Amino acid sequence: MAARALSGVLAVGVALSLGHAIAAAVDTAASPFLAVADSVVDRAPAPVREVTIDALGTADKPALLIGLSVILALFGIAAGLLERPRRPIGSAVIAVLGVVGALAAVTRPDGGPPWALPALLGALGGVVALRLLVGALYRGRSTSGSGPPAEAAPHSEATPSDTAGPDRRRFLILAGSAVAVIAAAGATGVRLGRRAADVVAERSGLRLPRVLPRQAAPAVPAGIVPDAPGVTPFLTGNHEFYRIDTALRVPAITARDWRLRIHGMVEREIELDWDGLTAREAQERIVTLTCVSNEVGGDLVGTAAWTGFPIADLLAEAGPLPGADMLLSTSVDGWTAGTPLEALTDGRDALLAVGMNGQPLPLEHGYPVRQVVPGLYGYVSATKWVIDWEVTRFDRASAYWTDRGWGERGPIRTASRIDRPAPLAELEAGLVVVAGTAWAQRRGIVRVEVRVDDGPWRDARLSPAYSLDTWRMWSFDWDADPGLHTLHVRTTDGRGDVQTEQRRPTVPDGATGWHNRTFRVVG
Ligand SMILES: Nc1nc2c(c(=O)[nH]1)N[C@H]1C(S)=C(S)[C@@H](COP(=O)(O)O)O[C@H]1N2
Ligand SMILES: [Mo]
Repeated sequence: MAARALSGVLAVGVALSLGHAIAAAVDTAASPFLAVADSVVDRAPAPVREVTIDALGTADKPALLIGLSVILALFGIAAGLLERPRRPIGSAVIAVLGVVGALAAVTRPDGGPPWALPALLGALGGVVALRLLVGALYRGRSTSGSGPPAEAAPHSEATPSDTAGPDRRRFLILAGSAVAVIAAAGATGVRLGRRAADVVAERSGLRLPRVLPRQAAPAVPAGIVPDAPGVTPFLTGNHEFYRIDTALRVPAITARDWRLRIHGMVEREIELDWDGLTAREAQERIVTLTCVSNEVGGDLVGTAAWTGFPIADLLAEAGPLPGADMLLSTSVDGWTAGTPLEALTDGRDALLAVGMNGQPLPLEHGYPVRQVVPGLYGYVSATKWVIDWEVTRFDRASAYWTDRGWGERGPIRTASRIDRPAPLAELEAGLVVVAGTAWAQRRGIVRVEVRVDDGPWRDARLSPAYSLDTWRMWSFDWDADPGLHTLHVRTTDGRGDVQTEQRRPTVPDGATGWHNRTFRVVG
């Protein structure tokens, strides 16, 4: 009886610790245990939450975790007592727990289908453990033995003389193994979780290098955004900034451990650490970043004030050799980008950045160090968590996305976007302020035009330009008649090139075409 209960508790322990360790390799919050706890917190009716927080003070989360552990241990005991070699009810109990954990993880705010894996794989491990343990308890037992129910060995040919009860040795070995699995998996989970926690802690205490006044970003002029509610802000908040990368789990690297090796076709190899990098004179520059996967009208674009160090100066220290034309940069998780050396050395504000809008880089935006290169899509230039620079040649090296069919050089295409009113908004007839953004990094925006239905193109009002490398806001006063109307926008870049109407997909070098929105206007 006790051995069976213990089997169940061990099996649940195996399931939880495996789930936790697997989750830590993806996202700590996908741990079935933590996801269930978080869901309980979120779903508890407000009064219950307040009462428990009142009663338990700041201990409410540990209390919840302990309570959850007790409940799970009880489920484990039940699973152990119910399990029979030929009637796996206990296994079913563990499977159901796994499904509950998976559902809790998948429905977390930032969860998704992959978050079900830790709970499901953990439950699978738990079921295997339970089957083995209970199997050992019933091994060689005869119907005449005491304790185990008859269905355990109905087909046993054993006679009382050749049965010696449960296989104690096997059970003890299995139980010991289960404890070892729990310890190892639990330790892995804790270690991975702690590394992420280390980075979070370091970041919250990190001091960004000071930016001297002469290196500050030029001031943002008044009126940089149109005066209307709901317009896109000029600077994108760190939390609002789009995020694109291939990392399942945000790489966790501390500034303390960070190194950048500069090698390849250079006169001198260099290795930089955080102190070496930040001892240099820092700059702040405002740059609009864009993703090649941005669809016409999409939001994979954002503008931030980046604190960092000119990439050109760092490259000059290493001394690129004649013939080199590419910087192959690699992140700590092995992702690569190949950037034309020319774009890094032609005087534009290409930075090795450590700060974003006055904060250390957020973890998901490349903490502690990333690249920002105006005018090039992120996939060829904006390596986050960057740790390696190889100076090389385009005819010798290729990078992550170019290996997958995307263009080699990745210059950003001219684009414009209607941001307000919202899509399919119901509007009142009369004056409607339409507003949006346009960008053509390195070339700048000199004109934006709007067309209502099949009417003529009319000039929108341009807000002040900040620089060639930032988006430019515009607005358009529309005297709207009742009915269904479609508005198109197009822009002209600083070279005089009008944005093309031709629709092209994002692959291989960025979408093209005019953005439009349709509105219903009521009289
Ligand atoms: N290490 C790493 N850096 C990366 C990527 C990546 O997958 N891994 N994606 C790139 C792409 S495609 C873009 S568009 C930008 C996006 O930067 P953000 O997530 O800070 O907006 O990061 C670039 N840097
Ligand atoms: Mo991208």
